[in-house]
Amino acid sequence: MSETLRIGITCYPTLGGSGVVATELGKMLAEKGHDVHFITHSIPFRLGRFDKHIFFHEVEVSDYYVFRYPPYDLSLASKLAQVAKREKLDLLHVHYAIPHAVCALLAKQMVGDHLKVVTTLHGTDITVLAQDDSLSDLIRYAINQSDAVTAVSEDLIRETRETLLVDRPIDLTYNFVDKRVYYPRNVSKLRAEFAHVDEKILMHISNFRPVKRVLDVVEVFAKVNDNIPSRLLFVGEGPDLSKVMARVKELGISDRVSFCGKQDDVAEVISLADLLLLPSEKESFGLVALEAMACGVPTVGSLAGGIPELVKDGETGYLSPVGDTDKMARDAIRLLSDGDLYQRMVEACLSRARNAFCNNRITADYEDIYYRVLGRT
Ligand code: GMT
Repeated sequence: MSETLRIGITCYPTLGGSGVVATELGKMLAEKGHDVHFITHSIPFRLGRFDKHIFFHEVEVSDYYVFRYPPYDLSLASKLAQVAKREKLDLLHVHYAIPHAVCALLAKQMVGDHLKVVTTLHGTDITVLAQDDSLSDLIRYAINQSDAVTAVSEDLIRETRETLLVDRPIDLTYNFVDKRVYYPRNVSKLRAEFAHVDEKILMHISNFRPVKRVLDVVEVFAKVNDNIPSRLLFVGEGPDLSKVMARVKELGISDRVSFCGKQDDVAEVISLADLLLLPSEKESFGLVALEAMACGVPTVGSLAGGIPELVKDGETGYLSPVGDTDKMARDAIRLLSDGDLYQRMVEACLSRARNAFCNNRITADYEDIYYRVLGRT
């Protein structure tokens, strides 16, 4: 099927893996000739280039003085309907049930049933918000009413079914990275600014939310550093950053730890690392572990959510029960002190990222879903 489509995409444009995946998908679809309309409150941060098939429509929120809370969701629904009508969109692909799928369904009621809604679940609206009684019925409604629902891991599909008692079909569409961007970069000069040649670099990248268990990263690193001279690079920022800084100081390892803040060129930054640490409590997929894998960097992390579907324990990294920092440290030490084992893992990472999470194939899977809901298969 080669018919080009007019697709609206709504996501959180300024943060997180879901925004990255939605933006990268939009770019891939535009390369294939589809018209892609991002309908969001700001321009997606990874959009990065002019393309005649990509459009951006800004959602502006009314600041009418009687509104105690500016009604972003209503403004979004209204904008989705306006753009869908004006641009004759075939479908809206929204990332997250709350609020985006709910807004898209309202837009569909305004525009007509020919406008299809595809909802991608990324995690927290199931693993966090669906636990909240005040929202669970609305999330279930959004999932049941969407024309298609996709989720980024088997684990998330299972959890959606168990938590919300949803039994409609849900397509599995793993996240992907663009292999033209994510590959092992030559960063030897930059690396010398962070570590001596005989030191290893461990890295953690996240939004420092409690769910990421960033304090575990510090504990694992301290144990590794007792055995192998190493450095720890933190990338990103968020609520737990100050606790992490305090713990680093308390352990007397400040001279071995760098806080790099938010970074744009993730492929370049990750290529500095010998190992990624991802000890999350919940993680529906763990896009950063895929970004690392594609750059040839193994992950030591937790057996949480969808991480085991991505990181193959013993092949492309090592996984432990959540909170087991002793085992995580032992695994890291074993891997970083055995050159042959390490090299095998780097190669396994590169091949798994290319084959199992190929951007072309996963984009084609999304297109198949679009054609299916439009009845054009
Ligand atoms: O992990 C976060 O805090 C950000 C969140 C987001 O909205 O990007 O990430 C979720 O979606 C990503 C893309 O599908 C997944 O890789 C993350 O695992 C997922 N986060 C959680 O499940 C906690």
